Amino acid sequence: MAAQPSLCNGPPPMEPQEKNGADPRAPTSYTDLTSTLPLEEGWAIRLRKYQGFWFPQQILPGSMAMQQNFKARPDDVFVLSHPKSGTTWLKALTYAIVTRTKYPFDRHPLLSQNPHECVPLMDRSYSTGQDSEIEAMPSPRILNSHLPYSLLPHSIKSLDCQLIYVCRDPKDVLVSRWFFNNRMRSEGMEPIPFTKAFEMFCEGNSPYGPLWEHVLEYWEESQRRPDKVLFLKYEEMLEEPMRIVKRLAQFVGCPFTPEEEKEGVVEEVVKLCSFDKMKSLEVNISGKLRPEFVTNDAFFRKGGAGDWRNHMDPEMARKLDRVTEQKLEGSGLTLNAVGVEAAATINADVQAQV
Ligand code: PAP
Repeated sequence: MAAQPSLCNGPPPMEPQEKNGADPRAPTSYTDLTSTLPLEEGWAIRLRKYQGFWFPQQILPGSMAMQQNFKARPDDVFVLSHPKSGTTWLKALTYAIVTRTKYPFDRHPLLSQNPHECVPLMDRSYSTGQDSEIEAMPSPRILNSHLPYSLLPHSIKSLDCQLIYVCRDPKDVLVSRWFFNNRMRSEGMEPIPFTKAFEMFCEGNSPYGPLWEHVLEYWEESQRRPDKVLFLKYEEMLEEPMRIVKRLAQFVGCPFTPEEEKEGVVEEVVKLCSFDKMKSLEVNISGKLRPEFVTNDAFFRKGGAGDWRNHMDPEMARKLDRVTEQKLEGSGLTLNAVGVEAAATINADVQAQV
């Protein structure tokens, strides 16, 4: 009998992506529908509100097509997040874990490819008519989406696929989004003031927002099905990267063997995916995911927790914390856990570990 493909053997390599063409097509039947939805024009990209969440207008038709047409496979693993919460890092870690026996760490694909190339964002593939690439990926696949849980394609839920979700202190998500937004501006567009971004974010009018509803949907699902939905916090990844890497490996069915642990393979994964390592790679300095897009350094800005301190006055921080507390009340989840002092310690620890 032929051996079943296992994620522990590493997902087969993806076909190289076509980089020299502009986004070829958006699915037109959904584009008409999108243009009738509520519009938010305050960010560098236009947003449309669909089923309670604000989607980038360019991506939404693809997300709708994906919702209708995507066929999951039982051994698919999904990396899920509200943007700017640690997606790039989580993709790198998951990919490094499942490919650890396939590639030596000094010749690993993550040294020459951005994590977004190793683990594709399905939403974008569908929005550019390149969904056949996703279909063509051999099993087992690691795929990424920013869709909220309520909008995930039905087959992902009915097949009980493994879902890994990462969230982050909303204050740092906002700061990260603001910087990224200003990098994405088209020529001649003024950067948006932080205060404006703050107001829109608190109102929930931000890409894939409201953030709290996005996080809560996955949190609740992780409480219902803990063996199928792994819920992670960016700050705990910073604090205890080794523990999280071991947890991730176990969750996707490729636990580290005692020999691997003794040989320092967990440390190797943490090191390969560390912020400083990733940020220093040529592909992540000057590379681009698409010709018309920002250079990959935009995904590796500062890293760490607590940068909100440099952009928000205490009153703004308190206001955003209050919104978060109110939204999460009764859920058992907290997102404001990292105070300034703790953030400084965490960052120092991370530097020491890598
Ligand atoms: P995306 O949704 O556009 O993919 P995402 O990766 O979720 O973005 O978030 C980007 C943040 O993760 C950036 O945070 P900052 O703006 O506060 O600096 C980025 O620096 C951080 N980040 C990226 N890679 C890593 C990593 N390897 N370790 C820690 N943080 C990382």
